[in-house]
Amino acid sequence: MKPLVIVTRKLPASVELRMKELFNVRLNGDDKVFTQKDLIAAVKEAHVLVTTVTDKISWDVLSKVAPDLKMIANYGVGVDHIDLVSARNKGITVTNTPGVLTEDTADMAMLLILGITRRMSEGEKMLRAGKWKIWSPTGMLGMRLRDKNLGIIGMGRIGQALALRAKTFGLNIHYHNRQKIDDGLEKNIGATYWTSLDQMITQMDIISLNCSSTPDTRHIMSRRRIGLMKKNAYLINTTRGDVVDEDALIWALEEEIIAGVGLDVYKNEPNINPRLLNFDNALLTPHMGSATDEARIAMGEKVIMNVKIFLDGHSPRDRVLA
Ligand code: 8YV
Repeated sequence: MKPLVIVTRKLPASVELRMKELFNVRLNGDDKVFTQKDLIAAVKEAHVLVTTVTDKISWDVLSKVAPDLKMIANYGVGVDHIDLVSARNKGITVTNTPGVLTEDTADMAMLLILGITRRMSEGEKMLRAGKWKIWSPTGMLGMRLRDKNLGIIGMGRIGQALALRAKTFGLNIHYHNRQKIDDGLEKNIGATYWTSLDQMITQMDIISLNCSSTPDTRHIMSRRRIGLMKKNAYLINTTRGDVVDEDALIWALEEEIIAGVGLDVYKNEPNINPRLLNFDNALLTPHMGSATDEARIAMGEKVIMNVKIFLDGHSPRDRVLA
């Protein structure tokens, strides 16, 4: 009997087809999201579980795994929804899909930067509501990007891809990272490194969060740090909701402490805090960073490669270490 691969969500058709050719796979045809009960049933039966960001693989689930479960192959880069330490203690290999959604997620961050600073969604809503009366010299004014300061928090693959895009729009690139990136790369991007995140924040016109969500980065944009932002500055988040103190962000919008936000990710997805919906200066998208046909197929191909290599008895390249 071939090892059983259980996939928790519906994946692109070509990915599912290839999975059927290669593995003894159980797909999720109607895409009904697995409950905790479904996840527990799955880890009791599967040899490999293919997860997404919508599956909370907590200790509650991992404590129920049967000895057969050997691998969690995540479809996506972020693995903050998986209790990695417990998985390691259970001898489960965890993989993700880095590299194939970098460009699309960086595009999304750039889109939010352009959209919020030029009030695109606000203008479109006004037009659709029939409220656009006439062109006005002082109407719908936004902020020019050229010569403004963009501060990137987390200069990994996506941060760097965003920096290259932003540079062509004339933004000055600044960044804060656990480590300074190598000099050649820094020069190529034309980026300035700040060891002090607090100091960087005070000088930026736009701040973009591009770090992964870990216990260290949780609420990295805390209430105190949001309070350090310039009054005319914007905050962009395309990584995970919990890197920002969302309640503090709402407070900052209410008190007009910052100019606006562009968000693709939230604290409690898909349940958006209704207070966020009140602001015209909040451009909000539903976790769409990697939502292109190309990225979602490439993510599936990475999952297939990781699972195949693992089932063939080798160590997959995209292993995530706890
Ligand atoms: C994915 C993401 O769509 O890869 C990630 O970390 O945030 C998204 O782009 C999602 O995680 C799929 O599981």
